[in-house]
Amino acid sequence: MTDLGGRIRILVVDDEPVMRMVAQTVLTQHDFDVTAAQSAEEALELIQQGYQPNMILLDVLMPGMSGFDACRLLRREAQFANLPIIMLTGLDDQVSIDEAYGCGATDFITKPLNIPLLPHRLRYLLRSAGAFQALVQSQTVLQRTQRIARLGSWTLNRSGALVEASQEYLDIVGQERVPLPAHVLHARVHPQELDLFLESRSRLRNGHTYQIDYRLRSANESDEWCHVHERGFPRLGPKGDYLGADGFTQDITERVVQEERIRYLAWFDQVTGLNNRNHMQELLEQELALDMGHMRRTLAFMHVANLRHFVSVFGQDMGDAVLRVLAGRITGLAERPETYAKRMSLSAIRQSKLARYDEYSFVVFLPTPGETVDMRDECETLLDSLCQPMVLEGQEFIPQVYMGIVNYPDNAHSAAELLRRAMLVTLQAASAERDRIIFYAAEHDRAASHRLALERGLRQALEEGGQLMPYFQPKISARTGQVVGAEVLLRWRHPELGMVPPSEFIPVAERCGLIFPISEWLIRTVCERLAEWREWRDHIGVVSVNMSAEGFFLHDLEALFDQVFTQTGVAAESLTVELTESVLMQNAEVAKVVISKLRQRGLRISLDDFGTGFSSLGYLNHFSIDEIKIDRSFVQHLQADTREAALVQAIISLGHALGLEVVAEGVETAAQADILRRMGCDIFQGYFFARPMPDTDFLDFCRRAAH
Ligand code: G
Ligand code: G
Ligand code: MN
Repeated sequence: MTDLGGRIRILVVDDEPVMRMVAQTVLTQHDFDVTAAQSAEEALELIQQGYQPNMILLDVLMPGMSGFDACRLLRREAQFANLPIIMLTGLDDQVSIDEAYGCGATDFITKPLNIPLLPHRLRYLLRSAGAFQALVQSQTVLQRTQRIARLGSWTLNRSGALVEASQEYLDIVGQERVPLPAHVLHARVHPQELDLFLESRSRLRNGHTYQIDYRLRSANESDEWCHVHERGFPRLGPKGDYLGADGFTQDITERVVQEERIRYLAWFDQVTGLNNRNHMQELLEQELALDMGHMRRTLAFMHVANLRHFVSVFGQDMGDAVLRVLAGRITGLAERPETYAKRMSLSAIRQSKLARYDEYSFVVFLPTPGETVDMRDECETLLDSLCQPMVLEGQEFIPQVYMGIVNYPDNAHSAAELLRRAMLVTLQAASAERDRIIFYAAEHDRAASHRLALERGLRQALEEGGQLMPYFQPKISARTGQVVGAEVLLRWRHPELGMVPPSEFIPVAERCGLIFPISEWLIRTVCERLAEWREWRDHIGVVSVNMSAEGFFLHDLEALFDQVFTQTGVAAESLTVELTESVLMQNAEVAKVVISKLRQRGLRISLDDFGTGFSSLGYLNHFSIDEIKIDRSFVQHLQADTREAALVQAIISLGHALGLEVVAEGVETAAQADILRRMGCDIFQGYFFARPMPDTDFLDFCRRAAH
């Protein structure tokens, strides 16, 4: 209304025609746009029809509705709440003036009118009404803004009482009105942050601003706290004297809660509520940075080796349930120190840190008590508790947990190194399936890096060729002494390490997925040799290749043989596949199917290392095979009339009863050969007859033996 487009519209309401005329004439001369009404009713009618005055001059005493009543009526409507309404009254008494203000009039002018002054008076009133309107508007905006930002403003007087405050501030502090004595506010501040608050307020008195976050009791007086951010600015006189202060207080509870939620998501495992890996790393780093090697600590890494399999059968939810039970067992022990570690103080256990480290692993980090050498007893207690069977939705699960332990600062100095080494030994324990607990030692790292070097070397050997070679160990007929075949044994000449024994590199190849490519290469190479040696076939016999589980189960073995036989023209009957019983037992049903497919093609199947497994004799007739190889360990101690002799005799008899050929491995002496021959063994293999040898040597060996 301050910025009026066009002329200012004034509505003059008076029952006296003279008054109307005078006002109209004078005001029109001063460029007002005047409309006159002779009664309150007529004025209201005009307004109702859409006439919008910028100001009303309203006579009080009129026949019909009085000016006061008309004013009251108009004020009831929001759109006229701030319309300047000037009462014209002849009554200059206090009662009328009070009534004029009481009914919402902006001001009043007494009659008789001072004609020359009237236009100026009205302009002045209009301007101040405009200014007032603008103020109201900006206050509304401010209030709205403060509400949206949950930001309240306030003013303190010199003595610290709160003398002005926006509605929003009052809402935040849960108060209804100012002034607020300082102690009322102090009572709402969180006790832990009261000192901070008081100190900040006293900064104002010294002329400094402040900026703090603290907690305030929630407005509903409950035990909840809201988080606020507050800034204060001193108000100083010309000489720097303290006059009071202004400030803003913002309710940031929502943000803090959200930040906490984000922090939780970022730092904690959703399934178990334990620290996650990132958080654990951070916590360890912090702790070690403070400690600088003064205090000894133990880090135990726990891997639930059989959980992956359980999850793949029963689903992720069941897996999560298992993890929660295990987490509960670990924290339960940590909370009951008497069952956990008698030697450790409660506070030491409270300092322990616990995390779910990855899908199937947990980590605990504990102080090692002063005189303790290692924490074996404590760790075993923990492990025993973890390995207890549990039943979830009717399914029993017996956790198979392996634990790797690393000591700080003896074994590692940084968080990353501690975790890495602990994981390394744990996984070594899990893959060896021997010890449940392994303490880190330097050879674990050496072993790991050696394995890594072997893995890299093997890949390279496969790619470049020339390093891997098939060696042939002849198999000799016990009856005729002729060569009846050979076992192919892989050899690897590493360019730097020299000859690497298969006992070392075969397990590595199995673990890193190279065993099948290697077997594939080997089968192809052996068949190429056999093709070259075609004319000596009768002197060479049947050659056997070893096959491990990774190669046997995970790949299309029949297809490989078909392809190689077609390409090389070698007959399937020239090849035997050696399997160990542990391969067969891994998945007996699948093994049966693969074996029968291979045998249909004419390949022979040999059961290697026979007698070393636990179930050997019992299941022999489940599989259709052609040959068994008595394990070297039986042959080694073979002398007449020993327990071994009885067992070997039993194996040979059983093999023959089932129509199998029986091979003795590791025959090193003539005496052994004699005993075995008497027992009816069909074929010998061993150093006494020949060591494994390169292909050309083997061909020579066969040719010489033939003459
Ligand atoms: O030769 P000797 O030290 O080689 O062999 C040690 C072990 O390595 C034996 O148990 C043997 O079965 C295994 N081995 C040798 N060559 C191969 C091969 O080509 N494939 C598989 N899977 N095992 C082999
Ligand atoms: O696949 P299998 O585990 O059967 O491999 C036979 C293993 O036995 C190979 O490591 C081979 O070098 C080894 N070997 C072969 N003949 C003899 C022997 O007469 N004495 C000993 N000690 N080892 C042998
Ligand atoms: Mn073998």
